[in-house]
Amino acid sequence: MVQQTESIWFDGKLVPWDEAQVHVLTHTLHYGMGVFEGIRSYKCANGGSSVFRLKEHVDRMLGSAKILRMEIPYSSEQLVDAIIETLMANKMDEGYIRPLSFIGCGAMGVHPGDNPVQTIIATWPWGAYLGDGALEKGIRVKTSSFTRHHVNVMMTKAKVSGNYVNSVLAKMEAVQDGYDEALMLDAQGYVSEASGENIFIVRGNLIKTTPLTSILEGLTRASLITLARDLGYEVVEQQFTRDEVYVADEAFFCGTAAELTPIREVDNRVIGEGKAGPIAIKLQQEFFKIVKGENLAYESWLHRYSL
Ligand code: PPE
Repeated sequence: MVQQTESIWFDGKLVPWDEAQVHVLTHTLHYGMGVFEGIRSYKCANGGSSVFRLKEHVDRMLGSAKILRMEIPYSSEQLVDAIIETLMANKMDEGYIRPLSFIGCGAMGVHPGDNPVQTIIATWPWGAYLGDGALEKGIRVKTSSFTRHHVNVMMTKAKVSGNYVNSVLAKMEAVQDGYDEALMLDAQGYVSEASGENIFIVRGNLIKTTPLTSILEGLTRASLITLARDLGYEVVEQQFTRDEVYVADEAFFCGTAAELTPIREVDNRVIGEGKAGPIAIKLQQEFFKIVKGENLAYESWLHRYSL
């Protein structure tokens, strides 16, 4: 169960958690046309808190809406302010932030007509997304029987609610089969991403991640590419196959919720030594220092606030 907080920001106002409700004929409930974000805030070692890459997340959400031709009636600055207002109202010095814009009631039928575009911002505490011990020990992964979206079937650069039916199917299958997460292949058969994460592999000193073609442009992925290069590693964005993952020295997933989660097994093949690899550990440590405000070189990625 999600851990309740006090208030949810709903179309410009904070309302009590239980009162943040919609009608059953809300268009998005039927047709999946909604855009959302997942953002994390962290308590900083030196006091206060910071939201990681807040403006970039808000801008990605506005980009998702543009792709869907949904008109969100708020500017980037207004959404940033509303997110901070919600965190403050909920007295959250760290946690997960979920803005969502959706098409409300009015016309039914596939065409959304001029139904209003509504926006909510919820926040709640969220621990290790892929389970206890996942960040330290790594997880077991299975290649999904479900193909990731084709770029002209769904809009893969947009974080669209409806896109996640594919993720939910893959995730349920993986969990039912006793794995922690699903690895998804694109329509050509190359590795794409997981149900809610991007993927990296390491072979020797080379770090590889999939090109942006059919995946969500993950902000954690982008941050880790920059961080790894700053640490002196060579990083390439290049297609690879599932069997290249099998013979990788290391593999890991990344995302806002999953942070940097090492992969210790794929399709019953042990990856590397079957535990978090040295490069994954190094990047994870440095990543946590950055998000917790301990590495001032990356201060521009943080939006600081204090309760
Ligand atoms: N791919 C997908 C499909 C995805 O959903 C996410 C985030 C990413 C990549 C990584 O993106 P970024 O967070 O910008 O690094 N998934 C969000 C949803 C999780 C959920 O269960 O809901 C997240 O991590 O917040």
